[in-house]
Amino acid sequence: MTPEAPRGDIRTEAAYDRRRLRQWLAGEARADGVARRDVLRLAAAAGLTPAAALGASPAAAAGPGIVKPLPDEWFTVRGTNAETKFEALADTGPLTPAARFFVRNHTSTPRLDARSWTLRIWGDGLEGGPREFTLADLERLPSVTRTAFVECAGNGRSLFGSQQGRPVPGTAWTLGAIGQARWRGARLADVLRRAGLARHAVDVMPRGLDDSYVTADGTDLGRVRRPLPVAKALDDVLLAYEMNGEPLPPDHGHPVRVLVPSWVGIASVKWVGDIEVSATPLYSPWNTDFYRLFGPGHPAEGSAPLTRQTLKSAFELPWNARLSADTRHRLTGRSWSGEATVARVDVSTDGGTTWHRARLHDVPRRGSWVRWSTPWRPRTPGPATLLARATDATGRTQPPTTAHNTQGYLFDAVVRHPVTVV
Ligand SMILES: Nc1nc2c(c(=O)[nH]1)N[C@H]1C(S)=C(S)[C@@H](COP(=O)(O)O)O[C@H]1N2
Ligand SMILES: [Mo]
Repeated sequence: MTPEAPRGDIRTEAAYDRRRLRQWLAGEARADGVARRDVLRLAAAAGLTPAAALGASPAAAAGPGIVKPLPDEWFTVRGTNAETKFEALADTGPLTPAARFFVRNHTSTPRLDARSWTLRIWGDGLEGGPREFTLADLERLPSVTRTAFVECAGNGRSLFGSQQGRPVPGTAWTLGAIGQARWRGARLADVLRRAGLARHAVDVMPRGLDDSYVTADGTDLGRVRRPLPVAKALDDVLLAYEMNGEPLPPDHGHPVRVLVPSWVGIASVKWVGDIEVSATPLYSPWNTDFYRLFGPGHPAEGSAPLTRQTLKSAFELPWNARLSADTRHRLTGRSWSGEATVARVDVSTDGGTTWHRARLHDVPRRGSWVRWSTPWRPRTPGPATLLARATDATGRTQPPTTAHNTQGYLFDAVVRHPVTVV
């Protein structure tokens, strides 16, 4: 092992990212499809923040290229994406049925044939040449079953505008860009080892088979892809072929997607077609321009690439729900985090003046959500504001505001949920 080998950096990508940037500056890292100036900007102590236009989806006007039905009672369509309405989860258990699971597509859902699909593992981080795996090959490997949420890093983005007065570009999610499923698949580690992973490999970059992503200003960024440090790839990443006991549906990556528990949704590349295993560090637009925190209070070159999702809570109620006075209601919701387990949830029904502890209905696990409930008997008709505030096992509590970032990632502030008592 050379001292540069990153195998120890499982917990955070920040330290590894600094090394990756140093290597790029020394001509030892590749950034195909990423403008030189973009990596330079990352490396510079001072520089420009990325063009806001990159956050927008050009196909937004074209309507969603999503295969499954998107009934109004379950989904809000946002450009090429569909957000789950949180109230549509009220009668679901810990697992989100695929039919109600949010969809985030950079372009549109491709129709792939599982029988002819292959996964190509290639690159100079392998001992031998490229290797191909069929779905049957993956199914013959030991399988792992794991319950985990997939959540978009931009979940809650619209609240930067509606609650903090500073709107940001990008898909205007409320809190429904999350779903939780039971995923089954092969370990990426097993596949990499069988493909001849070399000791000097540093980055692993899965790439989707969906169409190339073209930004609003016409730049073709190529297919969705984002590098993972080898240490993470060997840790808990799955090549999932089942969702809630069924083959993956088309919109969620059929036949195989990457599943990176607890991390930003973009890491969980759908419709994976190839994985580059590289002896040199890699960049893609999805770990340079996107999925870092930019703006005042963040380094000029942006934060390290985002990894774990943050702490959030949501009520299973529509915005401006009408609740009758002098009736005992059971308020329900969910809290979750990719960083630590949820330890407690406090609810306020009077705009944040008084709080009481909600009852938790799941055993808290990192990378899973916890359902909770609390009774409420409102007395006075009129507007009211509900708040839910989670605290994790490290003692971290959702803050009153989230530090601004220009692309609206990782909103973790306590959400003020308006309702009307009638
Ligand atoms: N190939 C591919 N993978 C992808 C995406 C995509 O557009 N193409 N979107 C990513 C993003 S941003 C998120 S949040 C998750 C969403 O997963 P879902 O659509 O199954 O809910 O998929 C990720 N994987
Ligand atoms: Mo996302």
